[in-house]
Amino acid sequence: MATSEIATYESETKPDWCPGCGDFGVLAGLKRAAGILDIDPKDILVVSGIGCSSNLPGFFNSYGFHGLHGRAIPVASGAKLANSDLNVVVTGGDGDGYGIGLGHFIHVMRRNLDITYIVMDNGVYGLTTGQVAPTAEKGFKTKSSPEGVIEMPINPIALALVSGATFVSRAFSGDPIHMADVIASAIKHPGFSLVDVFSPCVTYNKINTYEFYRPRISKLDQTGHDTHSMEAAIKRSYEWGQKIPIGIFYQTERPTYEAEDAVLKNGPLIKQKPVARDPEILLREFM
Ligand SMILES: Cc1ncc(C[n+]2csc(CCOP(=O)(O)OP(=O)(O)O)c2C)c(N)n1
Ligand code: SF4
Repeated sequence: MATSEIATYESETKPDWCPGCGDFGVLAGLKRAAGILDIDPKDILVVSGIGCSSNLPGFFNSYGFHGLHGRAIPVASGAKLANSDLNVVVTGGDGDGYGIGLGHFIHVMRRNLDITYIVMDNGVYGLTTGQVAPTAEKGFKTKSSPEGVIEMPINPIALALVSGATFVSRAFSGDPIHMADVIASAIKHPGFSLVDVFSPCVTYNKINTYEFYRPRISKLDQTGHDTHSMEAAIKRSYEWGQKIPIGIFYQTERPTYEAEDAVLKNGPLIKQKPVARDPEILLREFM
């Protein structure tokens, strides 16, 4: 890929992340993926919540929306319903998406809106200086869990599989080239796509580091994994230890919410002529 293609998505605002933060790899991966698909910046909307990772839309040249903590999915859903021609990408942290925003995460998957969700999964609340987040491993000590985390971590891959996501994948910030291919496939996929990314917080998580992941990462496409088998995907989603799989776990096709919605069948809302309706009649219809 030519550097100029990546430069298309370069923002004037430079990232303020700590040197070495995994989120740099995600930004690079997203730019490269957009370049692979040759998407015009005007046709991409990047939506986020609040967190270090959620600052990403400011560093990517496209439409962007920096929202509220845990509320990126509702904003992205509204944007997609208003303009279904847009490539809508949501970016944020595991605290944002799997903690406070968990309800939205589950419902958007069963709806199968055509949105790509990139979660920068680092096991901590980076922005608020290192409290425990939902994917932190049992026993992990943080300033909000000084005796070690008691509860089990969320398994986002297994959760996405059973919640109806039609594309479920994982990537690693230490390999942005592989990540770019996964993100490009996710954006191309017609339906909801999850890209959970191991994105190390070099400042507050001294357990899930680049050095932790590098020897453990194993690419699913090199192990004969069948991406159309739910059973195989569920099994692989529980692999954690000496080998941790990345890549596409599962992909299937199901009509999107947009395709099934009676009004959106006539095209994106923004391209439809407003229909004047008598508010009295409209009210009666909903009573
Ligand atoms: C409603 C609400 N609750 C709490 C906060 C404080 N807060 C800001 S970011 C954040 C967590 C960030 O963690 P994560 O989403 O994992 O992103 P990271 O910073 O690790 O990239 C919290 C709790 C907030 N902004 N709004
Ligand atoms: S605190 Fe952690 S997540 Fe936030 S920018 Fe620094 S390294 Fe990245």
